[in-house]
Amino acid sequence: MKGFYFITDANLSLAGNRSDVRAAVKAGASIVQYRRKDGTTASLYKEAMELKSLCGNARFIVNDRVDVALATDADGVHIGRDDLPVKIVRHLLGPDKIIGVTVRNLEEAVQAEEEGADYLGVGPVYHTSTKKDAGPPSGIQLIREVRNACTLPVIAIGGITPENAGEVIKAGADMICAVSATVAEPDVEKAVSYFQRLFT
Ligand code: TZP
Ligand code: MG
Repeated sequence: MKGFYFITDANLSLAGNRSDVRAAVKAGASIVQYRRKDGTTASLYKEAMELKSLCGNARFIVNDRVDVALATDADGVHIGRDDLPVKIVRHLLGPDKIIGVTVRNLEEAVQAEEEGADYLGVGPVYHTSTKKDAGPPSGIQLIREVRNACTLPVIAIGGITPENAGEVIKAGADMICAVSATVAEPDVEKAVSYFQRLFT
């Protein structure tokens, strides 16, 4: 698991989720996460099916919603402290699907690994306005600590930009995720390509 991790954000997007996912996949993003906090289950399901069909070789992950991940036969689900416990999600999805977990400190990272997560979403590394309840920035020190203490892939998220992405990767991140620095850019493909190239 290496490369750029793309997350949709319909509120920040200039061109819409479909256009953004097409651009991210074209730019070589390794993972596409469908993240939507509003809308009916019916509309989430419909959009998830559409976006999954655009993913090509990229893995398709659904945020929060295990039911939508199951219904769309997504590659996995990404969960946090407000979602179902990792063990329950594993039971529901089975051994072959990807379960990503958001962690905000070393204790949560170690716990998520013990509980059977497949990767750790670590952050927010820097200040972010994209997720209002993300909590205080951890800095790159947490990336180093999690890298040293855990064996799971580390996905760094929160306030990542072209300017700071290099130091995040140097600190040990296997993947980086940047939301506003991609979907709110006029050329999403170019923005994702920049991050993706840092891994080649
Ligand atoms: N989880 C932790 S920070 C964050 C999420 C979904 C938002 C990251 O957005 P940005 O614009 O890259 O700071
Ligand atoms: Mg969540």
